[in-house]
This record gives sequence, C-alpha cells and structure tokens, in this order.
Amino acid sequence: LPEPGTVEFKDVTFGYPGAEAPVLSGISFTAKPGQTTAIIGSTGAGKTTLLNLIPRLYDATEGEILIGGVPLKELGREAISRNISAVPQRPYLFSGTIASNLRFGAQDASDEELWEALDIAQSTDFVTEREGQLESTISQGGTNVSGGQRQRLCIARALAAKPMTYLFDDSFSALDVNTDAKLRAALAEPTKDAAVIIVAQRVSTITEADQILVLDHGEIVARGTHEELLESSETYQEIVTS
Ligand code: DCP
Ligand code: MG
Repeated sequence: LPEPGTVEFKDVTFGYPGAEAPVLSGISFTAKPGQTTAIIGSTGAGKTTLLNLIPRLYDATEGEILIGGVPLKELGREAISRNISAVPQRPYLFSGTIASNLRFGAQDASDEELWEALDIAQSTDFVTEREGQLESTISQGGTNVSGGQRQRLCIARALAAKPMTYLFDDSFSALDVNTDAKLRAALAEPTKDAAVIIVAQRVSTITEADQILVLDHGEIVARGTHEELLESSETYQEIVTS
C-alpha cells in the first residue's frame, strides 16, 4: 500500500451536474508525502475543481481517487476530514472567536498549539494586537479582518489540524512578497511528512515544487519540475512569461 497521505488520481473525469462537457478529463497523478505537487494553469482550467474532488465536495464522474491506497468512497467522511486540510480559494471564517475558528477540525488543540499554528502562519502580531487575542471575535464571513489576515488564519486552521494531506488553493495570493516568503519557509517543517498540493497562479511561488502539473482546459498537458517544464512545455513557457 502507498504511504498514508498519498493522493492518487487514476484517469479521473468530472463534469458538473447538468453540464454537457466535462471540466476535467483523464487526470492521473500521484502526490506523495514529503513532496509538494503544484498545479498551475490559466483561470477556468479546472484547478479548484480538481482540488475539491479530494475532500469529496464532488465525486469523480469516472476514474478513481485514492488516499493512502484506499478509494475515497471507502474512506468515510470522518477519516477524510481528519486527514485532509484544505485552504480554499475564498477562505471563510465563521462568526465566533479566533480560537473557535482555528479549532474547526482540531477540537482538541491546546492554546499553545493554536499559537504555534499562528506563528507559522505569520499571524502572531495581528492576533496579539487584538483585544482578547485568541478570544477576540471574528464577524460573520471574517469581514473585520483583512483579506490577507483571513487567508493566514485559514492557513493556521489547516496547520492546527495536523493532517497528512494539505490542499492550498491559491492560498498565498493576498500576501505581500515578504510575508509570502516567510510563511513558506515556516511551512517547510510542519508539512515535511505530508503530501502538499498547491494551486498557484504565479509560477514564482512554485518553482521549488517536486512536481508541477500544467492544467489546460481540464487536462494535464505537461508535468515535471520547473526546469524540465521550461524546456518541454510551451504552455508552461507562456504562463511563465505572462
Ligand atoms: N464551473 C462550473 N460550476 C462550478 C464551478 C466551476 O461549471 N460550480 C466551471 C467553470 C470553469 C470550470 O468549471 O469553466 C473550471 O472552474 P475552476 O473553478 O475549477 O477553475 P480554476 O480554479 O482553474 O480557475 P481560477 O484560476 O479562476 O480559480
Ligand atoms: Mg480556482
């Protein structure tokens, strides 16, 4: 059996209910623990759709997705939410305290563990400055924090759950270059044994990935490291220079 946390797509096709054409076709790849798999492609290519199939927001129309060698459908909801943390493209905070937002998926986390997650997510400063700190209140939808702060709190929430698989959907886009770099460096240690899948718009953020999948109109048109793709893929070259 593959290692726990391994994500395998086997010839996956997916179409939204009622739509004529599939949004994803013939998707096959393996995301291994200890590695970063990046997915890049233009808007509408199907990146978010692909990620959303992993925690079963939707089910594949054809083909199979396995986690640690077990088909998703046999794994059960509870195991899926325990093992996978997803930071969605539009990160969402609930009305409630920062602590309760961070404990979504990590009910047993101590305050100390929450502060550790906040530290990695470059959020210690702004949480410390808020009255009540961990107990300070987030309004519905997180409108009383900035977009970048919301993004970082959702990253901290994902870290607090200590999953085997991390899904980041364009999760670093609202951060300035400096914070982005610090956060990514800090993520290396806590995610070192996990399978990490990162969707990105900017190539600059994924050049170090172990494998990059280039998605175009719902198909993987090229794959490899940054250096390999610069040589082999015109689509990748276009993304790099755009
Ligand atoms: N789509 C749909 N119904 C939804 C979501 C998406 O019909 N509920 C369609 C719109 C696109 C295609 O599926 O044609 C792929 O959408 P994605 O959101 O998966 O695309 P990306 O994530 O790649 O785009 P972006 O980079 O803009 O986030
Ligand atoms: Mg998307």
